[in-house]
Amino acid sequence: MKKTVKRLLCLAAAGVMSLSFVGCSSEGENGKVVVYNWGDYIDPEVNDLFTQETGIKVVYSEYANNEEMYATVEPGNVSYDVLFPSDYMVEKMINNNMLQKLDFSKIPNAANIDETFKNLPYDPNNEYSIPYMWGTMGIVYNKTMVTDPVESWDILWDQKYAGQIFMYDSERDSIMVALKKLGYSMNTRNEAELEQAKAELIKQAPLVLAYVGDEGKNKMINGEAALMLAWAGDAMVMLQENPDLAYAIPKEGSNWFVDAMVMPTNAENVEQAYQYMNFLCRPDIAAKNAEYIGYSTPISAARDMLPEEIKNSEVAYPDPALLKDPKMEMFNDPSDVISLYSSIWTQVKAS
Ligand code: N2P
Repeated sequence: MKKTVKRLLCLAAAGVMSLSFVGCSSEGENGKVVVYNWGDYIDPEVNDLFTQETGIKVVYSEYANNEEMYATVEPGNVSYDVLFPSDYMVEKMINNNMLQKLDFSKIPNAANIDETFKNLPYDPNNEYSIPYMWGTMGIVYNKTMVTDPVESWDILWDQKYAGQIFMYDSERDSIMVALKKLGYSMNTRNEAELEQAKAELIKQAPLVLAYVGDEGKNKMINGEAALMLAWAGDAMVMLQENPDLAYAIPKEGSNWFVDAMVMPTNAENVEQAYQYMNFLCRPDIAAKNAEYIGYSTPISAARDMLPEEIKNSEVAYPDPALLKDPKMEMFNDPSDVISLYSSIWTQVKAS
């Protein structure tokens, strides 16, 4: 079995196992840290190493997207110590008083984070969050099935590829694609623009084979579809496994994101959470993690430790000028119109 397939199967098994640990009261000799992260977003050995080094047990569970995480955490009846929201979700949680300011004297390894990832609009003074991984959004395509150039989001609406397209089951990302296709900002609060984006997504729905989560990676590796909306980190995993696959960022522009570590206000294991965050910012650990999951580390000292083909990859580490291109946007929190975003997504999924 090839390395990546084994890796993905391990991730799935780790996800299942971690669920069974939730609610289990056993702790390590130095307590526990309760972590809620995206699926397929850590090397399971990193958690084991942390426990070996610190005597702190990691109680680990996973979510599929920001909205699912928020819906779980927001009622406040469950307590997590470390979460990994994306940029706009960090902003929303700060605005809703759900996060605590971090004591960086307890996270000395946070000094390793590159300047590019500091003072970003979602946490302008770096008070509440520490960048974990970052990346762009684009299209993974199978060169044996797609003969047209992949240079515009329009290809995800091409009838020729009906039934051969995977989209992510993710509200902001899908609406982003439709908005960029139309030439609008992915952070628009303009109802007419959002209505047009909804119409585009409803028009696209019959062409979409499935709105996928992490399982989409293996499906593309196996050649089950021609095109998939994909984060660059997932693209790295897919391209390593199937050389027929390639990644492109459409000319209309796209999203670039930072997923960050945060501590909720109701965290119960604060000291352990600081140790966990600090561990994940250690360059050797960040490198191990980035190599395993495929995503891009915001720590140069970690990137330097990666194999040549990863650290020099244009997919994982595009020219820094790309992130400054106004067509590449970071999401912000459209709280004032968020119900509109949610209702669009509900209607698209129901169509
Ligand atoms: C990996 C999740 C990546 C999160 N499954 C991208 N923001």
